[in-house]
Amino acid sequence: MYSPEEELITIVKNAAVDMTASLPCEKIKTLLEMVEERFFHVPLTREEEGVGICAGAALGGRRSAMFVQSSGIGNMVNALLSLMQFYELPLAVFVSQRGIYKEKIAAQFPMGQRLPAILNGAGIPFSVISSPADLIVVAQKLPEVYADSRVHAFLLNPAIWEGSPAQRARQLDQRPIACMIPEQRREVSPPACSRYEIIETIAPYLSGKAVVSNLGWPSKELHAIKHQESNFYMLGSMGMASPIGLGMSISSGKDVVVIDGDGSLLMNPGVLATAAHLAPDNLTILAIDNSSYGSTGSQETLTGSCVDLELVARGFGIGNTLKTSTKEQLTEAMRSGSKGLKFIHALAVPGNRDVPNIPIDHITIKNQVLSFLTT
Ligand SMILES: Cc1ncc(C[n+]2csc(CCOP(=O)(O)OP(=O)(O)O)c2C)c(N)n1
Repeated sequence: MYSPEEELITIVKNAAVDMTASLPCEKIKTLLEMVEERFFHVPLTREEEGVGICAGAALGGRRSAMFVQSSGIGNMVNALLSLMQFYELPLAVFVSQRGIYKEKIAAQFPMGQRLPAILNGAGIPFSVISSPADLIVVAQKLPEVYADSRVHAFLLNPAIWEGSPAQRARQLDQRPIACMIPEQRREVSPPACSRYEIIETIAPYLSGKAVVSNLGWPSKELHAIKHQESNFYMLGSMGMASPIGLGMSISSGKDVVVIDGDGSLLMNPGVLATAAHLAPDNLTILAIDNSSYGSTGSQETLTGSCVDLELVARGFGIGNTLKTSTKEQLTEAMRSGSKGLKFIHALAVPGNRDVPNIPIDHITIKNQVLSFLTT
């Protein structure tokens, strides 16, 4: 018996999509369940994080597609523009468009109804899919998304799924509730080095690895200290460093190191939960914590007062965490060669080193990293 969910999944498979990421919408719950079963699938904590993970996955040679609710587009626009479109990376976004058909939740109207205008304003191309007959449009457009390396949204009207024989209720099983009691807080000495000195110290351990460096001064400092073609210099999209590195690590056998910042991690901390869940054995997240937004004038972040990023990582399920405040501890942390997801919380003093801008254009950066990860 015909089911629109089956047809869409076949179309997506035919376009050689090999990874999906989603954050649920009730209107596509059956579709999502089937997507989870049929594809390598990443459950997200926030839609924006998914854009970063899909960007990293694209750099690792994967074709990914996201499944989100229209409200989720509000959480994605900056990453879609300043990461995906900027670096010319492909992403198909299937959007369950709310507020337009038999909508019972008033809060869905503003975002759902204005979605086409928002996408138009943002310069994100989209196709309106109003009925199963329109799925042919997806079949026509989807291969172009990957051939031309661009972003395209498919707005799925809830009417598509009405009367589908595939509709089913998810079986809820009894799940254990995670309970991790962190070790006693360890005393560490105050930080002894700046971000620049930290990158200098870890530089010998970056050779032959893909490195994602946070936007602003961290990228410029890494470029000045140790340029290599496997460095992905972020030039925008704050909060996306760890998602990009996670996407790379699940798409490539190469080791990946992320140089993130405290302000940026606080913007998307949920990625630590997603990383713990996926548990790649080739990812190190180095959070350089200078308790400030160093690139914008060193305004204080909350890691100086109430947030311990190592405990955050542990709380989100990453077991292998280390806190460092000296070059020796940092060297030891980078050297300890055990495979597995690692989170290094490197305490730093604020400040930027006066280094030149990166003289490489963004498309060259992308192509070099793509070539490193896929060959
Ligand atoms: C969404 C968004 N908000 C704000 C900015 C401005 N901005 C660029 S870098 C940065 C600070 C990043 O701080 P952190 O991650 O702690 O790294 P640090 O520069 O201290 O190494 C900010 C606020 C931005 N680029 N994007």
